[in-house]
Amino acid sequence: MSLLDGIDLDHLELTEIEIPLRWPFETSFGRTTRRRILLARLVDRDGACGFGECTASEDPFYNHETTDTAWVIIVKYIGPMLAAARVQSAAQIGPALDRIRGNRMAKAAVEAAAWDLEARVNNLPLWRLLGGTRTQIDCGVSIGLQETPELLLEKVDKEIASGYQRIKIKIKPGRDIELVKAIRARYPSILLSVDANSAYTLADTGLFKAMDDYKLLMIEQPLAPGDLVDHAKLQREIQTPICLDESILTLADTRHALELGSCRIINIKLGRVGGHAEARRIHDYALRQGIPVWCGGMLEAGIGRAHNIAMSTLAGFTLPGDVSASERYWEHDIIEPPVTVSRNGVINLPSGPGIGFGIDENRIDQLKIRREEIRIGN
Ligand code: OSB
Ligand code: MG
Repeated sequence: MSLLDGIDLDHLELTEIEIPLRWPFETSFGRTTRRRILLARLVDRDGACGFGECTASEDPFYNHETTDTAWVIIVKYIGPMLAAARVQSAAQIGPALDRIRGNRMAKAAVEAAAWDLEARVNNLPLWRLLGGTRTQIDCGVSIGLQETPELLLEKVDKEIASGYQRIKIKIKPGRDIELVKAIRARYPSILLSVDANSAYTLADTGLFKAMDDYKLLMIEQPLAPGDLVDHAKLQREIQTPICLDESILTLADTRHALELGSCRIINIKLGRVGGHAEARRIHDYALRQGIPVWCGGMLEAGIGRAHNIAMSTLAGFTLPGDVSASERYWEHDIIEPPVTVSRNGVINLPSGPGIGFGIDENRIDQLKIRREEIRIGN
């Protein structure tokens, strides 16, 4: 029996903003200099609001979704299906949208907004509504490919000096083990990991065996997203734990990966798995299996960042995530105050209702490219 008040939806407001990154971010699949981000605001019949952020990228290179595809899927399918379903809680959003295959980032933007709304109407912090137990979360950083190894070392110095608890670097063929060697020479014992974003194949097994000498915390997504069998083969050949990111879209994927032995750690991204409900199912399953999870990032603005912070309070998030301070990305974030990280590399959870950060409506208006309202109530 739930003692929570339900949600009574009136409309959904979609806004696209365009916001420049302070520094370009480069991965094996490309370079990002500015983000085009969809924001979802769900409004109930009393005018209360919940906020979500779509983590789809501008281009279909990390996965198949983009800012533009998410816009179309939300306007053409998610809005009308929610209008027909008359959902009364955030937990009912997933089932109401189940007929839409894939497009999980589009769904998650709206689902997350519903969780924020449900938390606010019940005057609860979102992290408490989700069942979180931590009052602070451990932070790491993801550092993109740099022009030179020297520039990469400078970035690492800066993040270690700021207190971040784990450094992850992006790698791609030809720019991999030399970078690891250089960082290990300067920092023999920091928590260090690499993320390949699927840029390798089993033909590179020798390279990953050689990485075993550098005591990495994990190797993230070395092979293609669908290659659970090949990840299992690679994991059998190396000592360093493999962590899957792109491969894990659902609870079923998680079970398959663990049954096959494709990884020993899981990166959970709210958008990639379709929202808080599925993220929590994956978390719960991994916790029962003794598999550590951590929260990945997608260069989010403040609303997405705030949702990641709330999710990271669940008990199984035992490794530092890619959730870091707003100032690493934005001159001026869309939430107030911006996300800050303490000198010992933690984020303290806000105590206010919902995501617990104020929404900077003026900033959003400044950055706005387009806006559309979709009726949900009748
Ligand atoms: O693979 O984790 C990834 C950014 C965009 C797409 C994929 C990934 C990333 C990051 C950045 O690593 C994490 C962040 O700082 O938000
Ligand atoms: Mg990754």
